[in-house]
Amino acid sequence: MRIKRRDFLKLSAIAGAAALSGCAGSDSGMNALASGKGGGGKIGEGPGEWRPTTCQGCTTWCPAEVFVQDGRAVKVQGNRHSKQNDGKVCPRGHLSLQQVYDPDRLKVPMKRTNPNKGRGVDPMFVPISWDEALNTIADKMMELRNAKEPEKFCLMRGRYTYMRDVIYDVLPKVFGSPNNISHSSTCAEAEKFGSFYTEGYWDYRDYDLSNSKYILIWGCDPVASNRMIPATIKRLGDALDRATVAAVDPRLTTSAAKASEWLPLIPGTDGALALAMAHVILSDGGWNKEFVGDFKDGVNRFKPGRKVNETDFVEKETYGLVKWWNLVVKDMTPQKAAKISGVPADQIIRVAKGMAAAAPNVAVWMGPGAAMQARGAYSAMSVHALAGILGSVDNVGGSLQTAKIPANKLDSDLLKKYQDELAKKHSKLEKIDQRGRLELPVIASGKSGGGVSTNNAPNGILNKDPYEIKVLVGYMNNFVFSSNGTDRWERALSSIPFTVHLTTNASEFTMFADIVLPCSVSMYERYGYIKTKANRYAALSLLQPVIKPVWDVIEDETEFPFLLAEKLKERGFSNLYDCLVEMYSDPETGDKPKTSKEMSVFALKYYTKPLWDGEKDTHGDKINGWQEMLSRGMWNSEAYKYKSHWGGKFATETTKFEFYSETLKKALAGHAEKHKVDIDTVMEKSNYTARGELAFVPHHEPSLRHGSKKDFPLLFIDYKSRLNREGRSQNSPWYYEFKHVDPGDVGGQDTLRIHPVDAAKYGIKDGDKVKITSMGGSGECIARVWEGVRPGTVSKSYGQGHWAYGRTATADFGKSATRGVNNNTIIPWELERLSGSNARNGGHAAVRIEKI
Ligand SMILES: Nc1nc2c(c(=O)[nH]1)N[C@H]1C(S)=C(S)[C@@H](COP(=O)(O)OP(=O)(O)OC[C@H]3O[C@@H](n4cnc5c(=O)[nH]c(N)nc54)[C@H](O)[C@@H]3O)O[C@H]1N2
Ligand SMILES: Nc1nc2c(c(=O)[nH]1)N[C@H]1C(S)=C(S)[C@@H](COP(=O)(O)OP(=O)(O)OC[C@H]3O[C@@H](n4cnc5c(=O)[nH]c(N)nc54)[C@H](O)[C@@H]3O)O[C@H]1N2
Ligand code: SF4
Ligand SMILES: [Mo]
Repeated sequence: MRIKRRDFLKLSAIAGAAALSGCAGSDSGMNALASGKGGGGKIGEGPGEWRPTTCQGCTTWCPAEVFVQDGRAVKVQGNRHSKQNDGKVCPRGHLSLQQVYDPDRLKVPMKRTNPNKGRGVDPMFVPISWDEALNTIADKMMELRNAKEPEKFCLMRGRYTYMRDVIYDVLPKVFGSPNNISHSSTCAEAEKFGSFYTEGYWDYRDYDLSNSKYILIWGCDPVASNRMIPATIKRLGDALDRATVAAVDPRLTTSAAKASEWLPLIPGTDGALALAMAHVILSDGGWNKEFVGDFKDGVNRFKPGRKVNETDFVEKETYGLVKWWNLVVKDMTPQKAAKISGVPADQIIRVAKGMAAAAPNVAVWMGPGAAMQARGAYSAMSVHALAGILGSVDNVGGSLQTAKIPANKLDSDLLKKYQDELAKKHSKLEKIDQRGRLELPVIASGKSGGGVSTNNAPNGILNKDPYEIKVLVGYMNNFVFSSNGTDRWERALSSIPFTVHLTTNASEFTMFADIVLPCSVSMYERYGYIKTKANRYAALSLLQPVIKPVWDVIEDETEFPFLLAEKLKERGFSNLYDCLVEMYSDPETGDKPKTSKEMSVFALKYYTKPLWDGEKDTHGDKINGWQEMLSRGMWNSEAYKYKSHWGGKFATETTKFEFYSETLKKALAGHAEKHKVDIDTVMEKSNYTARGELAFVPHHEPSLRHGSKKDFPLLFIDYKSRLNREGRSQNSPWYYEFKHVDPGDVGGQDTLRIHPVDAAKYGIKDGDKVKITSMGGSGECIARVWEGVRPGTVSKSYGQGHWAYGRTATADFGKSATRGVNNNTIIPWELERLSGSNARNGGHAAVRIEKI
């Protein structure tokens, strides 16, 4: 039976409609859901049951509950036990219903019958049995083992749960490949760079909004996106009565619209603006003495342009303040920064003094807008350094690290036991993303090559450098859509001989696959767990199958490796199977898993056991046994203790908060030494302009523009729609219907916001169809003339522009016709090289707009 893509979708639609009595997929889905047969009661009240699970619509990772009526999920709310989201979800929580009941979901395994690969090429998928699918994958993998080249296997992951250990660590490492490539650097690694090279914390911060007196939101919109959304929606209103809120963003975000101050900076000038604020705070004597210390005689010597003698100042919890002042801060006056950033000097002064007056109860909320730029590592440090001088680090109302979650870790000794000689040797080879090469330091957590550079993987693949990738497995990822410079991914994926995609929908990545395996929708149909934090509480929350899976699907992270391991064992390679059944035996009974489903449950029990077995104090909720864990669905920590890292407990080289980063100096020196060059050469190869000591302090770097001012006069601003469930809600009709919740946006269209001044300049009227072109590519969308963007910039939300995924996401799926334009086609390929990150912010993407 040969089914073309269009027919396949038609079939799917009929099957989907039958299963749902036509509810999902229509624009009035909400009513249709409410009138589902049976139940009779009001949604959420009964008859029916609230069942706990976790929403993965974004990295807030809310503990959630789903109301199930007659076996069907009908409503979502926060887990009532949760202190992380106060038992609430954001508007996107509800969109998940249209993901699980999406009529375009994949229902059966499929194989490609068209050997040609490329964008718009019909893969000619045909349905196959699970057995055929898994046998084919096992055969391809055994070819690599037999040829003694297991490194040519590559596993790519996008979104995940913490059960990723099984597919992401155990599978490739026991098989013998170094290539487990995560999506982390497409996400926000450059942000972690800012907190790591100042306070030694390679993670996102928690913000103590309930107690802040000043909230400086920088390069994010935390009521609409970022990582503590329901908590912020609840708290920002109250905060406005008590605190000053200021937003630094070239675009009028939802938060900026509610704030007392909007600082619409020129994209990519964050370092200058942050330094100028530091300059004002220091020269005005407004730094926090308890955290930073003071001049020996109490007389402030921070005078604009004047050097200070280091021995005159005694620091307390910090290191290198005077060095930093002398190197850069002394010269970055508000007047100078105003010229660079476009933010008026008096506003810089007002905001800086306002924060100093509220210190230390100031939340400096640093988001990817300040960090995920081509030269964003130092702007991230600069913004976070403000929290340092204000003494708000780990302090009341400030930015916090997090409480510990005592879950079990992967048993790496056991993993090693099952690695044979080939696996041991080859899993240590260089990885396909080339992390750690001279021009790509990726000094995550202080180590050269210590993180990932997802968007450099296509270069490795295309150039077969360090070797060819022959078998690729991707799960819950769509890099060909989600990474800037999409054409590079299209070429790279076309060049791989055998690709498998573990997915719910035929998204863009799927279109390059040879085998497609339908997977459970996370949140509704699988087991897993996540770790999250907000409001001073860390949480561990379970994902559970709250409904019977709608289709015959498998769990990507656990069932796939188990089923594959069985097939590899049949072919004479049993290490993976033996490792899995030993590692994930039932921690209560010792029973070995006999089926893939059983292993999912046992693995979840293994990881979460310390939270419910009663053996040790968890410093959080007391949970009595596994059944209670399942029925509650989550565990909360005790409240995070302020000042946990004060007193020389920061994980930096000096154990202090570093304004002059000895930690970064050491990391750069390590990388330089590895390549037998000096640090200046590392800077140069990494696209940075800093030389000498400047490389060790937060400072301003000019932005790296792609495209001349003449040909591409406008800078492109990318942001996440409030309705993006990362890349996964865009086949949901509600996504398009409710797009007007984004400031300046309208429903049903892909709109580009342009300032009236620019609109007049380029002859564009509200509602015009326009072509947008950059050095990376071009596409069509609708112009919306709006004052909420800085003149000289245009902004468009990320998420639209799919040419695959389903019938709602595309203009015509069968013809690969795009609905709107993908921002990642417009944003040229570029990296932030010190952290390995995708550069999507900071305006390196210059564009021109033409009316069509
Ligand atoms: N321009 C621009 N680009 C961005 C961003 C941006 O703001 N602007 N954001 C970036 C960020 S922060 C991130 S984290 C990345 C995310 O990017 P990715 O890691 O690539 O993840 P998604 O785009 O969410 O794609 C997930 C894919 O998994 C499949 N899928 C959907 N649901 C499920 C499921 O439940 N199970 C399984 N197995 N598969 C599923 C679908 O094929 C879907 O396309 O995107 C980045 N890309
Ligand atoms: N609604 C929603 N929320 C989400 C997600 C989602 O998909 N949808 N995904 C989650 C994920 S995976 C992540 S990683 C987080 C983080 O995701 P966000 O915090 O949303 O980060 P970005 O999407 O990078 O947003 C960039 C912001 O920076 C601004 N910006 C662009 N250039 C500049 C610049 O040069 N300087 C400054 N100061 N600002 C600039 C943009 O206008 C935008 O407001 O969000 C999570 N929350
Ligand atoms: S989409 Fe994000 S903030 Fe909204 S409910 Fe889900 S996890 Fe929470
Ligand atoms: Mo992300």
